[in-house]
Amino acid sequence: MQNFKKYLNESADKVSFEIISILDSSKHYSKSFLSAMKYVINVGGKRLRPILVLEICKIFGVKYNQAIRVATCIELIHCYSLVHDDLPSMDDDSIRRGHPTCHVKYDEATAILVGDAFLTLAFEILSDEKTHPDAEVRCKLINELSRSSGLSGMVGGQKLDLEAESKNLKLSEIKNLQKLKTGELFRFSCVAGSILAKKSMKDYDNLENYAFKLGLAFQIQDDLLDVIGDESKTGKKLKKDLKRGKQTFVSFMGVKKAKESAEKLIEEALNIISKFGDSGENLKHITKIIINRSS
Ligand code: GRG
Repeated sequence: MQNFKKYLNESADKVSFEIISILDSSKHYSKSFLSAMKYVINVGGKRLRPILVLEICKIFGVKYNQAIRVATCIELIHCYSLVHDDLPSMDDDSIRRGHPTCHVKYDEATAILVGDAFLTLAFEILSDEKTHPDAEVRCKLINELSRSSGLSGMVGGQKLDLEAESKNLKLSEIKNLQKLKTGELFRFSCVAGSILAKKSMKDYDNLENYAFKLGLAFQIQDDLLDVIGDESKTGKKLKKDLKRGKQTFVSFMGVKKAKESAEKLIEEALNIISKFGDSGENLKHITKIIINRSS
């Protein structure tokens, strides 16, 4: 397991290196703005979503130079969402990944623009021929990432989340909100490899199903960490949902049932990827790490 953690850290470093290289080679007009963008990347993060892209691409034999570009795109979208989510008008957080949030380190206008620039850069990278020579593949990736990150995905879920603060939600409503807010980026991360490799709809459907189970288990673990986690490990303020009276999986079903529910989802996710046989071994390890994580 120690070796596998080292392997994951190396994969995360490759993603960071690729993002920083792309930022350095991009045309830019403000050195201080570029350093704010690099600050958000350099403070770290687990790079879970891009690692999923890389691992699934490996299963399908996608070329590394294509896979890493798509992996970069999903991390850029994730980083944009975190920078904007931390703003005073949203979650109003001062610590992220163990460091001052972007608007605290710089200022609010810079943080808004950093998020905007990450978001648009992701689509610039996807639409570039270097990502895939086939325009139809690039177009499909752009379409999927737009769906996952926008109105019918993460942004839609974030709005439901903001509206939920004063509401009593049913479990099905909490599930739907989280499926959009968190699950959709996992969905893109998991189906991207099948699109790059032009695999059948059967593979796509399996991966989509796997992603939603993984995403839900990830979110339940996130809710658990908010209640029973350790701030020195998570690198962010905890017990926020509790203080705001926000409904989460844990407030709805309690710690024990939430844990059982996450474990069941992970079992189901593992079942789906067992279809990939030995080539899915790494993905299995990552799946298990999702609910054993402390950060
Ligand atoms: C602002 C459009 C917009 C969306 C924000 C992502 C998000 C939506 C809000 C973040 C708040 C939050 C705690 C969501 C729960 C799940 C989540 C995205 C956790 C953070 O992801 P990790 O653990 O973070 O993968 P690292 O830092 O490791 O990348």
